[in-house]
Amino acid sequence: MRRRHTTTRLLAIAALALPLILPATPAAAAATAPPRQLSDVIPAPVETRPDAHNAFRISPLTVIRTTPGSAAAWHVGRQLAETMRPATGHPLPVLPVRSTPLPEIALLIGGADDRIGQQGYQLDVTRRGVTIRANTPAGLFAGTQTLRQLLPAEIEAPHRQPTTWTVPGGRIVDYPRFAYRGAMLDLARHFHTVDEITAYVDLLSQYKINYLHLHLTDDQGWRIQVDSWPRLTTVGGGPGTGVDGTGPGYLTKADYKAVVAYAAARHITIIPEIDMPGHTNAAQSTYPELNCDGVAPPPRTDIAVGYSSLCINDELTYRFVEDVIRELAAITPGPFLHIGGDEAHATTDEDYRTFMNRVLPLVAKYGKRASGWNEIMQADPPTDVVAQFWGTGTTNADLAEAAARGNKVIMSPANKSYLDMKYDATTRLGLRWAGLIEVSDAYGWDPATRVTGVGENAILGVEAPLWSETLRSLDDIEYMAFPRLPAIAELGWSTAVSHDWESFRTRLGEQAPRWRLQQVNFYPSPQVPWL
Ligand code: TNX
Repeated sequence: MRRRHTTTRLLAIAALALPLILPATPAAAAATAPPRQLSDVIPAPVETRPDAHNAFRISPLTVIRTTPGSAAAWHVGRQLAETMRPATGHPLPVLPVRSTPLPEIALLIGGADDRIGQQGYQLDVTRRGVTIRANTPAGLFAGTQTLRQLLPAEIEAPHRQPTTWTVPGGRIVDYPRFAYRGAMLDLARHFHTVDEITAYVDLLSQYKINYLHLHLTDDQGWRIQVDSWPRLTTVGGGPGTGVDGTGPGYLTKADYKAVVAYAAARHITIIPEIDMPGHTNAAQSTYPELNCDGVAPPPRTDIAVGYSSLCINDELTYRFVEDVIRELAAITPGPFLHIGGDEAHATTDEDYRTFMNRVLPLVAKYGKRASGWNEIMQADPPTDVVAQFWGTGTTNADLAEAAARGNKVIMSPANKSYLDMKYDATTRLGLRWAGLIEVSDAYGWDPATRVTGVGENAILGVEAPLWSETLRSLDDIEYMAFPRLPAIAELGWSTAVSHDWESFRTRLGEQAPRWRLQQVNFYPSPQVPWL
């Protein structure tokens, strides 16, 4: 739920919604935008078969029916009801029963097209109702996000006049190209609160993103509670930390668990990152014993990189790292733990390998699968370790060798998928070291042909990182993520053959009325025909 409706904003929404509230007829709603079609969805569905004679009208009698005995399906149904009730004004009861005589939106486990797998769904619309079938609750949830986009944008408006809306008839069979579709948020350079993170989760889940990577520690701040090293947060994440000293704060373990649970309810898995052996000044300025010379360096609030390193040949370093990994693994239900490993310019190559060969087994010891930035492949890690590519080029020998050995790769090329790069030279926020990234640049690449020797089979998926050197508020986050995040989401979900800029920019333009009603502060790129 978005939690930042101010009075002015509510008035603004009311003004937008007013023409719909007054004569609240389907005709009035239809007058504001062309009727939705099955293919008007981001990410583009794999297969759509429209049937113009079989549209479904949502009415005051419509019920949401879920597979009997599946609490998870019922939960997805309840979330759908909560999304649709405010705007439709209909009761939409959620009934875990075998059948009803009423017009229904049915959410059913099983019975779908074989191709949908563990994350896909099949959506059928007839005059009698909408049926979403999936093999898992995650698949059902993905189907409900598609249904949400098939309804008029006004579904996102908080007005309460009962309204009858039409869902276009036909069938969608849909499933992802890649199992992993991620976003990353940097809490270290400027801290972001639980409310801001969960608001971002809401937006991500609409575009079938299923992982949120949290960059929890860096030179400028430490943002996660660790009981065995308590000053990491109170000092390392305390007042005066963050870029320019303007980003203090940290997640308690209770906060972190709340974020994990909120995301899980939206079928998003949290991946925590502790960046090491570089990017560690916040820890080392807090605890002098983490430095080889035993002297704490001053805290840093600038945006330089590559100057810090843990003390590689000191046993205390590994006690520290093990304590952090143990405590973090214990509150992380997801499979991955990200150990950073980028830009360790103050660590020698030999020390880097020594460090990774000590730390990777610790991640496994606490039941997690390690991931790291692509430099981690220099340590020839076991093949279950995942590399996150963040380069700007199209060759990387270490990565290609790792892919040949069997390591999986997450693609986050900085000049394509970095949401913190400026859109153009006039963008107020963001950096530009990897270039300017307009919407067509973010969309215009193929994960499976980006890096030589790292093909489709080596790729776990894609991720859109958002670094926070210049970003403080949720408005800032949204401005950089929208509309590029949906572009990366489509690269991760939709088939390579469906990749089409003209189609994408048209569908993107149709999202704008939704974002306005959701108060998403998006960048109105001149490349997109905004509705
Ligand atoms: C490089 S990308 C970094 C981060 C910065 C980012 C800013 C990567 C693995 N390291 O430390 O925040 O650039 O765009």
